[in-house]
Amino acid sequence: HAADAHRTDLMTITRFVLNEQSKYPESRGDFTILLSHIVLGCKFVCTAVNKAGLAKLLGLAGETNVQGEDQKKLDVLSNEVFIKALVSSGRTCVLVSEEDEEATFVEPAKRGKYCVVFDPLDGSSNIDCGVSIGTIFGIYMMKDAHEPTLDDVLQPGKNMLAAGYCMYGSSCTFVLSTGKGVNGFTLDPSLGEFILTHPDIKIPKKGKIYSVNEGNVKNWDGPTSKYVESCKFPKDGSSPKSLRYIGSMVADVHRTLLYGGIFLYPADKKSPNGKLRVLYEVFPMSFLMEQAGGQAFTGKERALDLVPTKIHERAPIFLGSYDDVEEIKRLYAAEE
Ligand code: AHM
Ligand code: MG
Repeated sequence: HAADAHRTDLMTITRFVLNEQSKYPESRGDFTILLSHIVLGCKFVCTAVNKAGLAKLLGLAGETNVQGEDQKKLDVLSNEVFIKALVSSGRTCVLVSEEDEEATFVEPAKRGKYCVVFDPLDGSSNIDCGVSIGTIFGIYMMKDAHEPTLDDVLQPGKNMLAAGYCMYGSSCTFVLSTGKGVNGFTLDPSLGEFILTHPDIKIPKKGKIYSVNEGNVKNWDGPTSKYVESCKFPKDGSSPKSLRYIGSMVADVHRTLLYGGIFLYPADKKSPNGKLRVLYEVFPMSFLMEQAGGQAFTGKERALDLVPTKIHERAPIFLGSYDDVEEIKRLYAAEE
């Protein structure tokens, strides 16, 4: 009986990845070990987020991050946990975190072939009010054994080997792609294990929701304004789209992935490159969208084709259901 098998034959994330990687016996151990260290970091953050109110972990740590924003204590903690877990995995060489201005180059004795780019705790404005926040990551592999440099992470998103996020919401959900579709796992707190609950996620071809910070409308460009106008006043006689905006990229993207629709963080007059960071926000989410059958576009090109020149670079992003992103691509093409 299928339902029974589900309850007794637990597909943990480790088992799933080992199965998936069995075609590449030379790398399966290393990748699985790397991933299990990322998962450990996520479990730690999940526990810390849940205990935050109780343990008085909240509040300013008196430091600012590289973008000059106030940094919450939970961000600092999460970053330290991820950096230490990744270094100790023995499988990484270059690490880029939103919280650190400089990349971390792992000392030779602990070096491996993977580069990891990540935002340890995204959506910081939502921490204090208990709204969903998340961790986002992307993984590159060094092509050959050379001395690691920044060029190893300044690669287009399409070169990523894997990407994912963990959302700390009403449940803790880990969404992963190793380039063979997208799968979602939910933390069973009593087991301390992520169990496959959302196999082979596909985003609906067209959605009924748009997600954007509309407070920036006065600074938007023509195509973005036209697109959002068309969500409210569709010309084809269809119903208007609903607006949902949490302000936590992980939560907004997660909803988009499951329900369909479009998430936008466009360029505007004040922020010509938008707000979100290419390496550890735009690329991983674009990778997942494409793997789920959706699209991701920067206003100029396919997001995963972008070649970053700086590790904390930003880019505008429009991602989600195939048909909805197609529409915004059409508007930008008409502009030229
Ligand atoms: P953060 O790194 O300071 O948390 O900012 C990133 C967040 C994203 O999670 C979210 O999509 C976006 O900022 C929301 O920005 P805004 O408040 O401008 O709408
Ligand atoms: Mg962030």
